[in-house]
Amino acid sequence: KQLIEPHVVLIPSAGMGHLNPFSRLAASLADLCKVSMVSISPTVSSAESNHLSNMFSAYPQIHPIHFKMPCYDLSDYPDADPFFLRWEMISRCASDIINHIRTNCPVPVTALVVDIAVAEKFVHLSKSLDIPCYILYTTTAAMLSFSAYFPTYCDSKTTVCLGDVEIPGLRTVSMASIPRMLHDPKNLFTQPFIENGRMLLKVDGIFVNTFESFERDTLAVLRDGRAQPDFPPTITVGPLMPLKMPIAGTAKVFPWLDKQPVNSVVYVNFGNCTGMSKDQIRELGLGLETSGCRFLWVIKTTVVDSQDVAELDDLLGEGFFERIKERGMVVKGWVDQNAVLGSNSVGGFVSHSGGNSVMEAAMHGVRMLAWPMLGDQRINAVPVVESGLGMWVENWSWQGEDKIVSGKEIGEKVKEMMANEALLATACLVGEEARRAAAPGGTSYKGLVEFVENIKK
Ligand code: BUP
Repeated sequence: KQLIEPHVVLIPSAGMGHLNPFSRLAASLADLCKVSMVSISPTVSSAESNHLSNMFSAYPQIHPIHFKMPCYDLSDYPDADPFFLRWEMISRCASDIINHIRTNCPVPVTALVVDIAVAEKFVHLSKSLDIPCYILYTTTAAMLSFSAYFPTYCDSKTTVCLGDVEIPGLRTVSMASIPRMLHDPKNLFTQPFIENGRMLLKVDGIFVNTFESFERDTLAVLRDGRAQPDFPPTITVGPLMPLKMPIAGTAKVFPWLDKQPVNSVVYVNFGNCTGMSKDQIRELGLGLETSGCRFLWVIKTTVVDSQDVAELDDLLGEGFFERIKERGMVVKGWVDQNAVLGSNSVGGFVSHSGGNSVMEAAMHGVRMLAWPMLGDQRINAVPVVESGLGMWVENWSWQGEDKIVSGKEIGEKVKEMMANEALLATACLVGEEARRAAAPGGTSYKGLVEFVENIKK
């Protein structure tokens, strides 16, 4: 029996969609036990490096374990997404990272929490060292059920081609919603996705960035083994509490937001991993303009932030800013999204449905117009609709294909969402449930307390 305070070590991968939930989990756990978090450099984006240095100075109770990655030659994958390349590199240095943790930790490790995106090697290593291992699944339970079942689907299919995937006890995920990278067995993402999915069955528990009432049915099917027999304990931890620290970003949005009427502003942001095409940006601009709504729009044209040099005037065309100046704000760069969603003036969110964005919208009870683009986003849009948090136009964009959604269609849907009082009310209820889950005594809060109690045994 452990006599000293348990010590949890967190191993995130790359991308703000992964670092943010890891840091939030680390901060919550630090109230309950000793916590260390691995900080891997270099990062892909400046958003990540800013985040890590701010977080470690605001939370001295989280012990940083800095690891500098060696350079790998991945020239075999010239067109790969930079974040997938980084996950591959992190996986390749898994045993160095584990050795580094063991030599740089002030106290022995009681449990590891590893990111699903790099899980495989770390889970094997922790087993060989007899250290309990947990996965943080950074997105929805809907996507978790897909990740968990997909390896079985692949093992059972008789051709190389993919088809619709029917998750036992749950739902059929159509080809259109399966992350496009998985359609190509040779994609750098595909084999690791399958192997990481297998690891879900081998760990001591899975933290999921969702809450009970948001995805009750999916969680029930996972827990009773219908989707995969002997599924490990699934611990809901969402919405993870935002960090209390200054967030580097475009501060000018707040004085503007503060002047707008309650629930009047549509916030538009498609996350870190979606660089939108210039043609689609023009149409979106037209849509926001013709919707007649107030809006705050964060534009990103490249996947890696430091490469985004496009000028707003060139992107949006002559006269745009003059026409929208009374009711629209457009920015490039980072905004503190959680604070934006918490502003009283924000009444709707046009979002790619990244897992964190969904949880942040839920926490603040902001209704969503889901416009999924890539990866897990179409699967995440399902609970957005089922929970009453938002609406989803399923035929908009098919995972980054060249199809453009017209400004007219966008304008109509944005207007429809902002006029939808019933949706405003159900999103508000989702917000109440989300905050109750995360507060002391709530289901997500209790999940963390029980985890710490269990690793003490
Ligand atoms: Br962009 C942006 N400000 O300007 P998701 C993002 N964020 O705070 P993604 C900001 O990054 P994956 C910005 O609040 C969320 O916590 C946002 O995560 C924050 O989407 C995070 O929503 C983005 O999961 O990541 O970036 O597409 O798909 O990898 O989960």
